[in-house]
Amino acid sequence: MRKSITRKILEGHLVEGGSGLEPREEVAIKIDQTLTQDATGTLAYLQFEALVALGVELERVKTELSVSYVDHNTVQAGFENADDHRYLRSVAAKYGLLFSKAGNGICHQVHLERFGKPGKTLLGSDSHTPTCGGLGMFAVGAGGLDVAVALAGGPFYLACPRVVRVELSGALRAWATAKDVALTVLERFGTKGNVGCVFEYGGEGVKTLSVPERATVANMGAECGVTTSVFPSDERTLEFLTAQGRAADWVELRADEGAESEYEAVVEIDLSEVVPLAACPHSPGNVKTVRELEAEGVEVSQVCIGSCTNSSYKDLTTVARILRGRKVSPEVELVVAPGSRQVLAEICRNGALADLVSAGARLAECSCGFCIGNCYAPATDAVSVRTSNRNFEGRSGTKTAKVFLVSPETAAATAVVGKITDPRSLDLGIECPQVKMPERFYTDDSLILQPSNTSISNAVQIYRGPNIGEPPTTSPLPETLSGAVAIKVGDKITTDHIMPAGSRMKYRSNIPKYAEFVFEPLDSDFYKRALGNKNAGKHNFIVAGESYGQGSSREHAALCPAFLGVKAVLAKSFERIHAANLVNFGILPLSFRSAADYEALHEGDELEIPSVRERLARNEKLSVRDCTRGLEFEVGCELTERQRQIVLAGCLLQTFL
Ligand code: MIC
Ligand code: SF4
Repeated sequence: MRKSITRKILEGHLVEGGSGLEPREEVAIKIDQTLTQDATGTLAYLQFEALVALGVELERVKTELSVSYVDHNTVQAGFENADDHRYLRSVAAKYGLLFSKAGNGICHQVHLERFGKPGKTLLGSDSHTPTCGGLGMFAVGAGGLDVAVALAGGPFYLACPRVVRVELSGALRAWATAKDVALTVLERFGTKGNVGCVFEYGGEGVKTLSVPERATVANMGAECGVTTSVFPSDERTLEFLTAQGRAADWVELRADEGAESEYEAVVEIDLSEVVPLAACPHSPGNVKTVRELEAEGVEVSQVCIGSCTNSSYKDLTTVARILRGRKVSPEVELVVAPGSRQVLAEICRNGALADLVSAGARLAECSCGFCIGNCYAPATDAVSVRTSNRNFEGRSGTKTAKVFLVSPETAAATAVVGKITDPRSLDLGIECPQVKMPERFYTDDSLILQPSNTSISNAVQIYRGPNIGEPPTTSPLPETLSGAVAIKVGDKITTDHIMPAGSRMKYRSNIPKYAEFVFEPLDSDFYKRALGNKNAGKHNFIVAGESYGQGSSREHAALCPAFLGVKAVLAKSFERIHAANLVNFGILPLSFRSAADYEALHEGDELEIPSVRERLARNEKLSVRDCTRGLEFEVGCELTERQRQIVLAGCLLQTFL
């Protein structure tokens, strides 16, 4: 049988499920590596500790390699972040994980540089984990609880993906970049309707892209909602790993010739036709050409370059070359955040940093920083042009800001001119910079701490500052659900809407406190209303449109609503990671059979799902009664047997009892 890359990796890791790897059937795969970051990591490790407390035999994590990164909450405005970092460090030391300290870089960039291996599986508690697909890994984002289970040696369950082959031909022209390829993909596929899909890249054009460029493309597959994106591992991969001093980690990985029957569809992208693009407010799928925006004369007050999408050596050196001998427009604040300490060290050595500083850039830490809105929030109504991957309303930290997502090249041109500018229009006097990658990157892993050796790990004390809460307990599914529609929302509700990050993120380790901000960006009264219902003994229901739960993997977007008594979400459709998180915390994801049923429901309506426990246990149809309006309708509940058991138990952890 001729096989796709996806099949090759999945077959080699299959633990449960049909060996036919039929799309949509549930399969379980062995996880070789995990990564967590601090904003999702504390909860992941609290749940890992809960597994240990439940008697799961665990002295060390069972994966080949697990890394705990600190990159999101590095601001330390108050004790909370630092306390979380100490907790994470002590857990890593005790249980055998590597610990990447604050300042070492963004998890996806560092993992690509130092740890990713072609052909391996990686599970990360961050939705951009697929970045390592650029190296030929099967790299998937998930909630922290799924990562905790993988750390304990459990498999990861997923719907076997449908594979779409993205055939790349030609080569990028001057000023067109990997980011523009990622935006082309978003333009073609959109941000919804791609759940359960893998984008597998192939074709002659692949070899024209370096690993960091492939990583940029794989990174933004997350915005399409795919399970992951994967590139072949070829001579360019070997070149990258060799430059990282890791040639021994290379294996070749390609789809077999003639594996066409493996693909649900083949989509071609001619790289030579790709032009500079921008995602306009407030969705990564809202793509226009930079030329069009240039013609509109969009004035810009902030440009931010960095994030896990575009903070590589090549990205920042290119920006520096464009800015060399120039000044940032007086109207613009330019922020540059290198993706890792390796990138920072390299741009110190090659002079790029001096060019950035001379041009007037503000240098930010090697961390997520501006991307997650906990610093560098733009001014009211300001236009901010960024190289990151998400521009959801309010995510920048400023509700009224308008964020455009572009390539580093477009960002640099824009910073100089002060208006959104196609870099091809810039009278540079030089050709488009051709940045050669170092033959050998500067490597210094001294901010990556090794765990204690096994003989002393028992003595390691876990540090728990006052910011570290207990993972809350959830209750089993009751016989009947009855309560009120606590909120009705529209399409494409992101986890940033449900559980805002930014300045609220420091409460990630404290569920009762963080729960106060559920749906804050949409309705600041939600918390009081939901808590009121809960205290009155009612369940809460959420009613939503298409693609509910886009974006982040944060399981808080399920756990905090669960804490407030939410027991079911009724939506037109769900995004993959969020749907899995809902199930993991005992919330039923129910889908509307008809748009009319969605229309009929209103906030405050009293709902009932009679005999829900019994029906779910027997896998029988569920119907919802709207007692306020005297309606009754059937809803879809596409859960596997395993997932039904989790919802019945109230939480995945309970199924380990
Ligand atoms: C994001 O980009 O939204 C985040 C912050 O990295 C999240 C993780 C989180 O919420 O902590 C993600 O992408 O999963
Ligand atoms: Fe960090 Fe932004 Fe990447 Fe999320 S998208 S991991 S916040 S850099």
